[in-house]
Amino acid sequence: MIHRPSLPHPEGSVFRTDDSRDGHVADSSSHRWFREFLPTVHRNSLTYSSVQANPITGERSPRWVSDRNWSSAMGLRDRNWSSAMGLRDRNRNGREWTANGFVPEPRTTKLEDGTDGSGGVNRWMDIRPSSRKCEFWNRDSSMGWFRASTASGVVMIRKSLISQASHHSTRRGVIARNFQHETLRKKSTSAAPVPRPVPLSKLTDSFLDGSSSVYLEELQRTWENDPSSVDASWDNFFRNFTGQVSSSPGLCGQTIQESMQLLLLARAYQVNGHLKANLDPLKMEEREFPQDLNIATYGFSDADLDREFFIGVWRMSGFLAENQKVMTLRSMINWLEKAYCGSIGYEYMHIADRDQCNWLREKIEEVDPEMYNKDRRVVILDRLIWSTQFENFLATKWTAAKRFGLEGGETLIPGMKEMFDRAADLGVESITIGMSHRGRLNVLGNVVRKPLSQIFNEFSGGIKPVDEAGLYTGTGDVKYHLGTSYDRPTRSGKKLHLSLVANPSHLEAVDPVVIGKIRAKQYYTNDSDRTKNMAVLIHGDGSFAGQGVVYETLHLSGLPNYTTGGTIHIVVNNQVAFTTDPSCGRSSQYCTDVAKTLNAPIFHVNGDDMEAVVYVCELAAEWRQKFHSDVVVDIVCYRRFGHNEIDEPSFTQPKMYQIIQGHPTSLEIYQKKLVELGQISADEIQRIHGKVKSILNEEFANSKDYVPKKRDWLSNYWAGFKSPEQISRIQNTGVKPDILKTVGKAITILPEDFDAHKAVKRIFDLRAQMIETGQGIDWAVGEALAFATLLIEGNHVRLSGQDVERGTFSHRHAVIHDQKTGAKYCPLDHIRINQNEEMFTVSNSSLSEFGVLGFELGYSMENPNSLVLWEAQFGDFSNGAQVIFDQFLSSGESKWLRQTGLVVLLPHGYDGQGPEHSSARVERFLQMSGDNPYVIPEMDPTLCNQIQECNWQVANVTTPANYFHLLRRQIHRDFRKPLIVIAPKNLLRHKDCKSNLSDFDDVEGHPGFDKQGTRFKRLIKDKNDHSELEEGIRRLVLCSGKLYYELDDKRTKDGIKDVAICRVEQLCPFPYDLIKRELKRYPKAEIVWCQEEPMNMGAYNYVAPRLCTAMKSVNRGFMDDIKYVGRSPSAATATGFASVHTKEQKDLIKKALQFDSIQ
Ligand SMILES: Cc1ncc(C[n+]2csc(CCOP(=O)(O)OP(=O)(O)O)c2C)c(N)n1
Ligand SMILES: [Mg+2]
Repeated sequence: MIHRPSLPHPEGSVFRTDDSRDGHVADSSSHRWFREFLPTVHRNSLTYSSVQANPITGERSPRWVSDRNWSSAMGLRDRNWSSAMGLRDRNRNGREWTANGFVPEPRTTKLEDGTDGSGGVNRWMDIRPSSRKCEFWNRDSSMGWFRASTASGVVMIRKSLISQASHHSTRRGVIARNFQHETLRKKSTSAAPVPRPVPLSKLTDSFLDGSSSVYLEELQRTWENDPSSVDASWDNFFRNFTGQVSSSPGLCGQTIQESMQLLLLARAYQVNGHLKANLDPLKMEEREFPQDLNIATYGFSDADLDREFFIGVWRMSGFLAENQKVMTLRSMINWLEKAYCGSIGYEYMHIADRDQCNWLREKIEEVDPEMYNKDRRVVILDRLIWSTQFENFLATKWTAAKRFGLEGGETLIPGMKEMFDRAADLGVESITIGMSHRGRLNVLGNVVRKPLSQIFNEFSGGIKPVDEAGLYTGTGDVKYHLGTSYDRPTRSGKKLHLSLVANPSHLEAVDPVVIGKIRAKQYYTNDSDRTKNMAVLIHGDGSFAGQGVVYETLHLSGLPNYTTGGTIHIVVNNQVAFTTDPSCGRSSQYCTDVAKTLNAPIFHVNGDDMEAVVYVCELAAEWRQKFHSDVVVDIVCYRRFGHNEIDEPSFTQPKMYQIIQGHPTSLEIYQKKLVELGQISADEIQRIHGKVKSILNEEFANSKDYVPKKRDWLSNYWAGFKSPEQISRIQNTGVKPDILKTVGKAITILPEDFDAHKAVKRIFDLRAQMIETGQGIDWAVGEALAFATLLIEGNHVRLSGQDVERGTFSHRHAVIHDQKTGAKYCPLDHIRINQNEEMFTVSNSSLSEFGVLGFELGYSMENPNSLVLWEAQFGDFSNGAQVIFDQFLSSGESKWLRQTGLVVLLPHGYDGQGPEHSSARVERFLQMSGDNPYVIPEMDPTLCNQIQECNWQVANVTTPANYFHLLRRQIHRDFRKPLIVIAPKNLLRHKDCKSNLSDFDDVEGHPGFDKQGTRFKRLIKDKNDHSELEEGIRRLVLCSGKLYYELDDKRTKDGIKDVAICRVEQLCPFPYDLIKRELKRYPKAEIVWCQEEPMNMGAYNYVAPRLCTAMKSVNRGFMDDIKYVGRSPSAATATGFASVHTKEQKDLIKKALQFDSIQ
């Protein structure tokens, strides 16, 4: 790579500002823009706008204006410079900028002459594009003073400054303070006569006050002694000022306005250069080049092209660097065009951070992206040949198979490889990739290095591996959804672990999953600066712009408990989505515009320019490792064939496909370029082709005998975990009483000096009492005990979701806030000595379901020794994450052989809060359960693997202790299975929903202890201690959730003794064994399923066939013998009328307990 040469910089020629921000955003940035650019030597030396005559003496003098007056001086109504200069909106600049120049505003400020200056246009400088310069600079003979001797000029300047300053004494005071402050700071570092720095935001109308003129005098004296001791631009200024001819002929006569206009031009390239960049390989896109990239907009013409200018800006990098050499306008434009309008279009001016922008400017403006040496080029070519040949090979061998080929976007593969190599050089050790269909096989084969023989074998129909002990095969997935992982050696000899996450067809759904996985990897590898583990997401142009989860994922990137130190996004932008043109698929200019919500740079690159693709891919890796934030590479390419290989694209994109037909491949283009440059011979290219072809053929031959190996789903952390077919011992979950007491204290005692809210204090006092007495433990404490005991056993616990720290229902208070200082305290962070800060993580999330649930799912998949929970605000909202439930959580293990023990907490319950705050829609989770309703699985305690075989568990528990055991069970088993908890709302504070500490411990004889020990109870039998045979019970009511308490309350109130109520705590997998036990206990009882949900919802449709199967097995009847008590079928989940709710609830409870048999 070649760095453009730069000149050494003479220090201290400009005013400084402390503003470290950069960018270009609307109003605030316009001001910032002004501050950033105007500290040029020209602005500081003389900032003027008009010539005015002294009404008494007739003497003409310039009118000085400061930044505050520039806008009015330039005839702008407001100070929105960016719009005025056409930077933001090219259409908006016409208002004030007319053919005659800027139209002056009616003035209200008094001029020195006491008039309001409304003398007309002739009193203002003429900066019409045609003249470009201040008229008086070149033409007006009355400007003789300006070229006059130093002394008189300076006196004049001083006079003018002083008289200005006197109008604004108050403001000058502010300036003086700033001067002093800055001067003190500078003194120690510079002996040279430097301008006194002024925070320009503080400048008033009189910024060139008396002290400035002293400064000018000093500077001039220094210059007179040694012209080279001052900055070149000051040198130029004084030469002009004293009438000397500039050493640089071109510089002679560079006006303030020209300086400004050049700055605007440079800025326009930085902001809008990408609009002129050559991005589309097909050259189909009709783009109007922005006017603000036209020199005429700034008053220049071809006649100026060979004039020389200087435009260095303090604290800028790249083209505008302060030490930049003097250049002709032509070379400036060439430079800017090359940097911004070549094969790469850069968007970064939305980034607020100046250092980041400067870093990018250096990379963009000072580095030539095309300068790779010969060796690099041969490697790049080799990789491009692999990428191209891979697709060709599949196309010739399987002509009609769907593979969603990469043709047209083949440069992705070398780009990715170079990106990964660069990332590895910069410290990345592991990359997790998420991507959809397009080019996936190519990425799998060429980047992740899945064995080609395996890919080819899968193409030939694949062989479903034979089921054998320990080799669970699941139901599988199509080849372009499968994932894999591989340790890949890098260019510099390092090892890079690569994995591609399996994903569903649902575009972009895998994004948050990948990010969550990376975050977990970072936790487990102590990657605290997040530089070793990185995510790369590959998107389609249609889906990146269209799918909301993209935005949800992007928005996790900066959140403390979700950030992964930056994701690299690559868009394979083939300018079509299936059959839809971009113009119909998005409203934004680019498909990547969504990323502008972050401070992410976006690099658009012409996919036909191999080296430009490599350059931006490397740049993205560098950005990520340097700034630890997201970055986007948009590879603008095309899709050579249809959406898939059996599609006819000309039905819908005839013109595009005519062009594509005659368009050379990116490989052809690159080969030609390298041959022309003499970097490689045609023979050598043929040799590489031959090598690749023969390997592909070899692998194809091997694929016929390919035998799928034992699945690699058990990564290191999962060693020893059981597959769904291996029997895993059921473990007890009770905890020793002394441990319960110890952790109980840790979670209930607050630090002495912590000033908690008094209501929270009361809650914690009560909690302490619960632990102390061992009685009345409520839901929140039960949950905290589960977390604490898992932590003490060395497990990681992470709970995230909206408002989970306090808890939606103000019940959890996992994080409390000091009422005076605002400090936070999380009791569960203090369970172990020196507990890792993140070991227990509870975090309020962004207001997203899809994104956050996906993230937690990914997180949970990394390491089994963690309890990862996501809580919905109300269960009703979980359907915003439906894709994650459907495509990943319920079916991921079966499709992709990956386990997760993710816990989903879904607050649910009919309490009159209306149709959107009542139902978690348990029916949906149950409907997706994979257990057979007509077959009772092996239920012998020693042989049982019912849960392992099922896809997930759905529970609706009714006691804090059972919740505690349910959570602990997730970890205390040799397999992982997702758990959906239909969580309570009013039970959180229900007087009867309490447990005793003895329900949590493992002491034999305690209530929680049954035949096997203390465990989660899948079914809670009637509380009345019934014997094994109760013939006097006329009805057995089976229910789940909080309804139990309402039924029991009514039964107690009405003194009903012949109705038994059992709670089905685990709905799925169905507890056949325990149901059968209860059916046998009450041989004469009418069997009722009671629920508060409408008949078409709730658990009824899931329970009924399974209950029937259980009944049949013990001769207790058939389907018709199951009586339903609950709400009638309904479209809405619940009524919106509280009174209707109350009546409905009352009626169903009454009916469940009625004396007469139920019809
Ligand atoms: C969420 C979702 N909606 C719709 C589809 C159906 N679909 C498959 S590919 C595709 C077009 C994708 O276009 P783009 O993102 O540009 O990727 P490309 O195929 O062009 O690479 C569509 C609509 C899908 N897979 N997922
Ligand atoms: Mg597309």
